[in-house]
Amino acid sequence: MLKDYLFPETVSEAVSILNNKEGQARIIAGGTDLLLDIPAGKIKTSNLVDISRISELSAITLEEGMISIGAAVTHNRAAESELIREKAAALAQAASCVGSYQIRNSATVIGNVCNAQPAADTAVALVALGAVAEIAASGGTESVPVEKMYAGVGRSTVDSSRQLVTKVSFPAAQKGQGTAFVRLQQRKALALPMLNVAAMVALEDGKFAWARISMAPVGPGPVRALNAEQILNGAEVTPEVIEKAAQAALEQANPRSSALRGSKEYRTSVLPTLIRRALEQAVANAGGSIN
Ligand SMILES: Cc1cc2nc3c(=O)[nH]c(=O)nc-3n(C[C@@H](O)[C@@H](O)[C@H](O)COP(=O)(O)OP(=O)(O)OC[C@H]3O[C@@H](n4cnc5c(N)ncnc54)[C@H](O)[C@@H]3O)c2cc1C
Repeated sequence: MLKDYLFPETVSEAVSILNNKEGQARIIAGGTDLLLDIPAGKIKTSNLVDISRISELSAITLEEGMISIGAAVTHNRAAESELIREKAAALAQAASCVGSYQIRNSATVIGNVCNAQPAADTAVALVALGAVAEIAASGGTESVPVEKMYAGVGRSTVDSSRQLVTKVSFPAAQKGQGTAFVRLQQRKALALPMLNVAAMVALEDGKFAWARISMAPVGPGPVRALNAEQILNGAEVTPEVIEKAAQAALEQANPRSSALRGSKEYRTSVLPTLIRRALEQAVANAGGSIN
């Protein structure tokens, strides 16, 4: 049974509440997952620690080329931020796809990562952007890459009864770099994706200097298409190279069959098309062209 609903004003106050409650309290941000999971019995907690009034967690900042997003930043704020739209288009696109306008007004980007659903839209974008989460707990602060935050399907490595993710940070796209996010869904709103893909590319003299590609739900969390990335590194920006990379992405993908969101065979057959589209859009956003 729920005993207390607490509003700390600082990160240290939130962490000390978690510590004092010894696992009997839990972070709540937008509540869009948690307020379904508690009545369903999936999560048991007796105290909720609401982080939405901690002002330092509301910031979206750019410092020394790194963009940081605080734990109280909602999807709508991320999607509408000029900075994110310009320097991390994949995240703005992913955030704008989540749920409905009302959901996006409450749901936070970091809550989306902590909830650890395989298809979480902003987690896929953050992995392509190379994002790292800062996690505060009573023993101190640690930094963990977002792609290492999944402990299994629906299971995060973050213990939200003892740890608070304060922000995620990633490099802003520089000149010659571009990012993109594409999503296959049954309908435009309130549908989890059948597949989603994000890419970040860096171009130099008509070649890919490097690329990072993330795809879901083809594993417990966002999965890096490492073989595709390897094909792109140093290769000419041509339709043939992109197609070869798109096919190679299947080597790291293991989609499951879902009665609601498509069979393994269907997802496998369309994944290369999504990878190709994400790469084409990322190249265009980097100011490049495909020769
Ligand atoms: C109708 C509906 C449609 C949806 N559609 C989509 C969709 O299309 N795509 C998609 O990806 N998701 C979708 N979602 C899920 C999405 O709303 C959530 O994943 C949301 O982003 C979670 O953020 P929140 O702030 O609401 O988290 P909460 O519900 O507050 O928390 C979620 C979990 O994360 C923990 N947590 C939250 N913040 C922190 C933190 N800073 N540190 C440590 N732990 C933390 C909580 O303890 C809890 O376990 C949908 C949800 C609904 C209800």
